[in-house]
Amino acid sequence: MERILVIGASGQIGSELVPELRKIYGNDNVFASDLKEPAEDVKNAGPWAVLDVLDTKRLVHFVIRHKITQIYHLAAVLSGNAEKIPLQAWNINMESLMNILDLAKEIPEINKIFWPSSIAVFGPTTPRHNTPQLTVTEPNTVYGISKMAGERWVEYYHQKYGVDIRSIRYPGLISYKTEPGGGTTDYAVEIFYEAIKTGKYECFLTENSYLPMQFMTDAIKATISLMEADKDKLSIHSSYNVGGISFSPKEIYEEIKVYLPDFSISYKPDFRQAIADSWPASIDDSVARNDWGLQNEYEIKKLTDVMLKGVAEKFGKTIK
Ligand code: NAD
Ligand code: AKB
Repeated sequence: MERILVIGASGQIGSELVPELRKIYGNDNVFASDLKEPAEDVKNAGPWAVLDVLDTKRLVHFVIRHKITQIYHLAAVLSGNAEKIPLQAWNINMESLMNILDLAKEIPEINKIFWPSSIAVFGPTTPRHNTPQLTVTEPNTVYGISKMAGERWVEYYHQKYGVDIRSIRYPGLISYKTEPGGGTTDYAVEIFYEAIKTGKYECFLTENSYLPMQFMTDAIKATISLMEADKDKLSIHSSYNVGGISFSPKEIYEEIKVYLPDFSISYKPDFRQAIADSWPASIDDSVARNDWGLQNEYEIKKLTDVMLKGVAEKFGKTIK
């Protein structure tokens, strides 16, 4: 029986991953933990704790006491926020990962770890279109540097100590349950909120800034598929490219206008434009497809429909 600890469970990914894991492994076997209390549904359905991943002593104690066998380590400072607090972000992102890697190395009961990387490992010297799995990774953001270094450590712990740690380079993730935590791709969520709330949106990226994106349902499905994949099938022990779909602010705006013809957009690029410009526009994820069967169901139209209806419902509105 698996006993799973999700760290960073109150964030954009964790708040949707925990309920899915609980469906598979049972409510009582999936522990949600974060600096913040989780949402009511997560709190009411199973065990949770306020836990700082940097508090090594408490973390070790928690893992042993609750007989944890798998950890999903989601806590991090994302790209936009990390540029505002570079050293703090580096410390949080790296120290937390090293804590988890050491736990997995020292506690034999832990059989598997999930840690997400990001398209942020790529940089301005990476081929921008259909970016391959193995290519130049020279990120120029604090967040990207931490993810790139993280990937190297993950592979090192796999090779030297046999730690089974699995990872995805997520693209920008789009969801309405929990708002995103300070990234560059956040515009693609904000735009839906503003369309519903105010009918206008000032975008912090230019209209033709293409980035790879994925709807959260597909991201959660991919994460669980990778974690359940046969170990022998995995050829990548750093992090798998996952591409999802690629679109620009203008394209998503036009899709929203189909539902809300009066919706208007303006563009006022800020410091996040340089980050977006350094990231790929599209990703080649054929290795993930071949190794563990990655599939994406949500294209731009389906994603727009589900996002608009989901956000509208939150504000007591309906979208046809
Ligand atoms: P998020 O910011 O929404 O959530 C992160 C959570 O970690 C927050 O709830 C925060 O309170 C918690 N946290 C921060 N410091 C902590 C600490 N010291 N101890 C315990 N918890 C702490 O982030 P997210 O979007 O859910 O992303 C999760 C992971 O996925 C991150 O590693 C991120 O880099 C990666 N990722 C996310 C995206 C995306 O688009 N959401 C894309 C690529 C990679
Ligand atoms: C961010 O924009 O920082 C994240 C990511 C792609 O890693 N959404």
